[in-house]
Amino acid sequence: MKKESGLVLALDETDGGKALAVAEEVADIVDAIKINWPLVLSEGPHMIDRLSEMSEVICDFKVADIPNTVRLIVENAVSRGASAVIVHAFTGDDSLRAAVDAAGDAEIYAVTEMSHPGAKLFTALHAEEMARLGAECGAKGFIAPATRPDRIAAIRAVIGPDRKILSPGVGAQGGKASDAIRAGADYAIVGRAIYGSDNPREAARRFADDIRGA
Ligand code: OMP
Repeated sequence: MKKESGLVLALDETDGGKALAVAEEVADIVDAIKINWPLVLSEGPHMIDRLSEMSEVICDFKVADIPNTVRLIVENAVSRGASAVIVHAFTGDDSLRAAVDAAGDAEIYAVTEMSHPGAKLFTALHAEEMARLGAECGAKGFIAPATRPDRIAAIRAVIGPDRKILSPGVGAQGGKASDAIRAGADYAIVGRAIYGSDNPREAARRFADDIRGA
């Protein structure tokens, strides 16, 4: 995935027309557009194909399943033009390896500690282990929380300098993009604070400036 602005748009807008309009407005500012279940379920998987014509696309399906099902999901997403697919790491080594094999030249990003408060109950307790396992299994990137920048630094210490960290939790969840980058993230993921703003292009520019400053 390219790295210019360090900004990834989380396009959880459920109206297809609005989603495509926001994507067009910010496509030259962001490094990738992340699509998740809300948009896929409301408008259909062809949204992946459409978005991949204007940007790199990360399919955030947080895949958590047996290896065969993981393979089927990842193959489908990549065949539609996804550059990367997000999977859960708690499923274990066989499911992670199945994801990496199915992705081929596309990349697999593994979730470590999630950004919301409830993450403290389970994912936070095993985040370093999951990062280590993901790296061993060939994940090229990891998701770590902008809401807790110290935890980004902890994941960076486990995975080393060469793998990517993408950090959600910026804006609506209270995190700051520049704090995440300073803590060791390569990309900040921003959703509502861009697609929900009156001027998504201006909002994206402000986040890109904040990241550049870090
Ligand atoms: P906003 O809170 O609107 O900026 O959106 C954040 C996006 O990042 C959503 O698409 C979430 O599903 C996603 N996300 C998190 O918020 N927290 C996580 O721990 C992991 C993800 C993710 O994997 O992208």
